[in-house]
Amino acid sequence: MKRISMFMAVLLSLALSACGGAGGPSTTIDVTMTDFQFQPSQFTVPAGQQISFTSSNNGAVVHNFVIMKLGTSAGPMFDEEDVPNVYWEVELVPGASVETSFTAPGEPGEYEVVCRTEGHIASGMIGKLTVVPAED
Ligand SMILES: [Cu+2]
Repeated sequence: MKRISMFMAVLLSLALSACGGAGGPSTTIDVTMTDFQFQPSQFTVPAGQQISFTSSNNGAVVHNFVIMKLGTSAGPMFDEEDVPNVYWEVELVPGASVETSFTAPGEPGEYEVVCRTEGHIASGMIGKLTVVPAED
């Protein structure tokens, strides 16, 4: 029984990542933070649109979802000089959940997503926000 539910969980996560990945743009981001990953870690949103952001921190330490400005990167470690390059961010203490929103950048392109807690980029907390032209 245990083995079967494990198998179902794997299938489900595969199905979820298939939906969240290379599909069309979405005005919703739902991301789970763990020690030390964003799940999922790739997001595609339409430029300039209001994005509903839902997240929970299932880890044991503080995590952040930080969108860097276009053309900037926090590099292997987020430090003081990266602060002016932050486009938008939210911080979650362990066990916390948040429902908020932000306006997607107006310029299409690939934006780096990181967790700014010390050492977390190196541990794998990095993702990508792809902004595509809005169609209306
Ligand atoms: Cu983190």
